[in-house]
Amino acid sequence: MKPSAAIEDLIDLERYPLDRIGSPGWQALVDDCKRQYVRQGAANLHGFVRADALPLLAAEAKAMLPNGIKKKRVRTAFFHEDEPQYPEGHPRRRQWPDDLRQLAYDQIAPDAMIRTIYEWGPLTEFIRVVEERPTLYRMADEFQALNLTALADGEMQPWHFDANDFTITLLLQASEEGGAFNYATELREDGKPDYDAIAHIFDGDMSLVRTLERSAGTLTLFRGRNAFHVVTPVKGRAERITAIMTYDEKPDCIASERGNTFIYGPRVAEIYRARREAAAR
Ligand SMILES: O=C(O)CCC(=O)C(=O)O
Ligand SMILES: [Fe+2]
Repeated sequence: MKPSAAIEDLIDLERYPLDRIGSPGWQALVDDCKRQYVRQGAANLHGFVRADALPLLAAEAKAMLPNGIKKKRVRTAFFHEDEPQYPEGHPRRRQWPDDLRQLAYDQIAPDAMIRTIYEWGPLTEFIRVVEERPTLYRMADEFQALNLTALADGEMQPWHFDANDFTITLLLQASEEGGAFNYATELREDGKPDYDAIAHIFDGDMSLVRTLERSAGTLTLFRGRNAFHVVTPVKGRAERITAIMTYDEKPDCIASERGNTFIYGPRVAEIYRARREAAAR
């Protein structure tokens, strides 16, 4: 299939006619996603990736991922190391393992199949309409726009809110056990987290928490800015591999140097440092 796989070899366009923008089949898909959002706060397109392309996409991801950063640290659900200004026992001070491998956009090969999917215009247009935005662009950030993450046995992605209104994820390989995507909708409003509800969740109260059923090849639309979410610890030999696709209403949305350095570590810090040095010469 490589090099330069065609989009119809990757996405099941018979089932999901994203290429026929405005057609009855396309509109039915938009309506279905909106109904799913109302029902469960997320929309799943199961079997989005063609069954014959899935092992190729997973293999491609596995070949690139060793270049990514391997994190092994603890952090809070709010992307901080610790915030001693909050009292002990406050949910902002609870530490979680942040233990995963993450590959940034600039590390994904120009001809990668996952890039072909992400950079395919009709996908952005479909998401724009489901999310009811006047305009939508792939994020302009050279590191964040498209990422791959891999969780191995015992690893998890800790509880958090996303910085973006919504995130699109594509599960490329499922774990044998664990690795569930758990979430609680409407736990943040106007930037204010519902700390009482979060404290209950941290204490093991699952009454607000749902699990989204997904399998390898499922595309998920999810409004993570106000929905609190976690990937539970993975069990077994198979890594859980996800592509994370980021969008913005503005064409020039880039993240801060501080934010990118926190996420991607010394490699990206060095890129910024070298640029500053070159600019000063
Ligand atoms: O891998 C997933 O399913 C979720 C990823 C996620 O929440 C994120 O990267 O912000
Ligand atoms: Fe997230």
